Amino acid sequence: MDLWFTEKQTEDYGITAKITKTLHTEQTEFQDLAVIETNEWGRMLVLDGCVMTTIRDEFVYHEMIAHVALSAHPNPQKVLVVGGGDGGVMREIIKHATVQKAVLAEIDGRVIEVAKQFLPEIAVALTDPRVDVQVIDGIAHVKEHKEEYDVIIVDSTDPIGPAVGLFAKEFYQSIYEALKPDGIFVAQSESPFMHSELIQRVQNDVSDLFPITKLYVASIPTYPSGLWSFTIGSKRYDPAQIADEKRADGLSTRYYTKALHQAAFVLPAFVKELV
Ligand code: AG3
Repeated sequence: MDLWFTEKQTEDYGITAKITKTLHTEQTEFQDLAVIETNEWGRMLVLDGCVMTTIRDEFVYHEMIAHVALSAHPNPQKVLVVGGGDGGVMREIIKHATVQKAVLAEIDGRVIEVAKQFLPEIAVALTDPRVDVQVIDGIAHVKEHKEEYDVIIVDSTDPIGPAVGLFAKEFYQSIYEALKPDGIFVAQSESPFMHSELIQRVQNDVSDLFPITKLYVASIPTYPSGLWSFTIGSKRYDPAQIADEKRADGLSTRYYTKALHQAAFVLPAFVKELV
């Protein structure tokens, strides 16, 4: 018997893959958590029915959410990831030799454990000595820290359920305050095809707080529409410029390159209208 997984991305549209094996399912304190295996995308991490990441295309998202902000900063030493329990963003962050400490604030400890067990190639950095894994509410964490971080990365799920607060202006305000005077913030901000109003709202909120706000895009086939956006807010440095060419050149990546860093900010006309 064939079993198929469908993420209903909207009321009328979805992405479907044949399940070759169900590796794990559970209801955590916060969400429905599953890891399934598919032929097309390899193992997939699914939260509340939404594809979070897959073995075959995870590099695009994780490289692009991490290396743009980190390469735009001349000396990122202390970094915070809010969410990101699978560890993919951390794996990219620690490729930067300047980073001395990277804190992971993940609210759902089960995501961390399940990723370590079933997605070890993504979770690999979670045991690195520079990485401080904390099972805590990221919103509370940013409120408690002032002028402490060089870079803050918000690797959230969609703005429904447990992640709603991670798209709120008050949260962006706390992030601004938790960053050093030259800090940079980046968050995944959904699809220009499917969530254009959200992108506009997030861009407006971030630009009310940060002197420099930009949007950039990457192609992520397993996310809704395949075109994904990231919102970046910066206190001093232009996020589209690479601050340390040598460090950026030295990154071992499969999607991110220095040229692509700059190119990612060149937006299609219909996306440019949103910013
Ligand atoms: N976080 C962003 C996932 C958003 C995907 N949305 C969806 N499939 N509806 C991914 C976490 C990876 N570290």
